[in-house]
Amino acid sequence: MKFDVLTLFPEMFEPLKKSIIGKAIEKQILELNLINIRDFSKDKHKKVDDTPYGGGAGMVMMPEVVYDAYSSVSNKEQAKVIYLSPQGKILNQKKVEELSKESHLILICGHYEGIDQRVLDEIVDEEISIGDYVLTGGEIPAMVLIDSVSRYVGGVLKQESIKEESHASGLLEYPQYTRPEIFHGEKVPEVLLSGHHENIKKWRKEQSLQITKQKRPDLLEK
Ligand code: 21W
Repeated sequence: MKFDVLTLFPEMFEPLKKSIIGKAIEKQILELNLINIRDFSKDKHKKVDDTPYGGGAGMVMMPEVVYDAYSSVSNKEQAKVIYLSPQGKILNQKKVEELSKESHLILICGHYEGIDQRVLDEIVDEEISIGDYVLTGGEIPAMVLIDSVSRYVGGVLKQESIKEESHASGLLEYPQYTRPEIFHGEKVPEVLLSGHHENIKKWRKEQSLQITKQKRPDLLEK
């Protein structure tokens, strides 16, 4: 799966090159192509933003640089173009799974007070937010989207643990334990040491239900 990211801050994406997503990029299961919007400024001072028409605080990203950055990525296979925006539909696990079926996503990150509306109207297919709180730009949301979507791409995760997982099942997960058997006087639940797989399965299911009831009753109501 290929992600093209249009951003003024490509360096912010360095953390994605670590751990599981980094490994998948090395293995060429994922491709992360970072496009610096500033590289498409024709201005001698590399200007990418200007004051808003009508007045108001802050700066607005100019349409031409964004359009030229967009045009520089090959979009013959009709990639889905996503604008990370506080006005977008809030990302959830269903949307994540749906996006993982695409072979190519183009992600546009705004910064400052946003991007000129005309270029957005022309090129954006979908607007996505990661939640109702205010950030400084779309870069962290783009990373959240890439990380969550990539987990569904075949070969990215080692075990096929995706399906029985929190949010995929609608329930929170059961608690996990590892060695030692006693830590600060607390024992690992006996059933997990029993080797009785049927009982372990039953216990974990019950734990999932209890924990969901306690911590996220809203998930049970759905
Ligand atoms: C924050 C951009 C506020 C624009 C008048 C009209 C992307 C985000 C973002 C940001 C504004 C996401 C204005 C959850 C987020 C993002 C930066 C307001 C100013 N004034 N998901 N327009 N939260 N945030 N616009 O903040 O780009 S996805």
